[in-house]
Amino acid sequence: MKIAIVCYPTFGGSGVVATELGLELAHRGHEVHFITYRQPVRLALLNSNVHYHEVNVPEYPLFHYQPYELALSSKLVDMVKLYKIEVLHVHYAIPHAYAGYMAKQMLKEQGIDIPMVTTLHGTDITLVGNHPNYKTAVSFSINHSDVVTAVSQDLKEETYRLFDINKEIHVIPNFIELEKSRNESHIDCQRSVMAQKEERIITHISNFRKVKRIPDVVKIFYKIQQKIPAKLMMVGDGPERVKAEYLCEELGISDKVIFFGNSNEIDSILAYSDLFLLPSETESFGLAALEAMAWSVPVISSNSGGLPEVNEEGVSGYLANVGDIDTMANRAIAILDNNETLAAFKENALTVAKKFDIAQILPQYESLYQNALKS
Ligand code: GMT
Repeated sequence: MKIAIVCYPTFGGSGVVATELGLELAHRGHEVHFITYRQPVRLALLNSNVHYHEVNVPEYPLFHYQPYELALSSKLVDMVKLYKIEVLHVHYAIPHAYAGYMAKQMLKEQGIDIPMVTTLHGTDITLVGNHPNYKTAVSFSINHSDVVTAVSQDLKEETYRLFDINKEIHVIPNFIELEKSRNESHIDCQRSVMAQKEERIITHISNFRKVKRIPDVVKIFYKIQQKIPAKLMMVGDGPERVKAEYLCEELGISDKVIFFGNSNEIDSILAYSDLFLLPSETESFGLAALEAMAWSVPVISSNSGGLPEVNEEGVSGYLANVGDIDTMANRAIAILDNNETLAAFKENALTVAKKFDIAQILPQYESLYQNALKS
């Protein structure tokens, strides 16, 4: 099949999922066209099956806001016609599903009927799309997609609860490419750079937005390190980072916390990690937790959103109510306190991660594409 993928190209989870999906589809012989405003971060090599088309928005002083949707929908029409693309897969409803719908209509006028698959990722529904200023257009674009998918059962239910949706929503969970993630030959970052031999390594990876509850991460670690020698790896960047750096200083633990910023060394850091913290306010799925589990890293997370569908209580880690840092810290200490318990949780984390192996998830997308093409 010839598939166009529209996504955000940045470090966010939805862009990562879209890119990995496209690369694997290409690997399986499909022709994949990424259409976005910058080359996606995980898209290193282009080849005959992987194409990238940049959406350029010309600056014009009259516009207070530059019309990205307009440029995107025009680009989609041109690329579909030029490359004879058969399926349009848009990741993140805003504004991609809306631009995709416009492209579909323009193509229809020219006698081309192309199915559009919209994948909902979380914040497009729970945080942003839900805003009264966007809600009407978001409902419209979801209802006018040919196929709608959500990355967890919880997100599917939230979408039906928050919007007036008359479409079936298929749940296709996020995935991990285990073989690629665990290719240890690429790991060059030394453990000694991060911690002493006797110290446990605790990691958090996110975009450091409010929804991630970054102060909770620091406070949980503060309690852990009072009982167990440990270091905290803070990977990613965003509005809450500086506040977290000040909090570490206030708590007197700055020398035990490393802030990496947006790093390309995620695999190296996870390979040496003993525990992953994700105490988010809400999380439609929690891809970062799954990536950690794929590196045999147990997870302490909140129990909100789709997290219980990924992190299995008492198996791959533990879950607690949002903001319950005492329980999260105590559970973390229980895992880290002795080598046998830690080893068992590490093994289980990997076992649970295997349920989300790309080899099992990708055919679900392929079959949705096939069905959409038939109808
Ligand atoms: O806030 C983020 O983590 C970024 C955001 C995104 O849109 O890239 O992530 C959302 O999509 C990811 C991929 O499907 C999910 O794993 C995240 O749980 C989800 N984030 C939230 O729901 C807060």
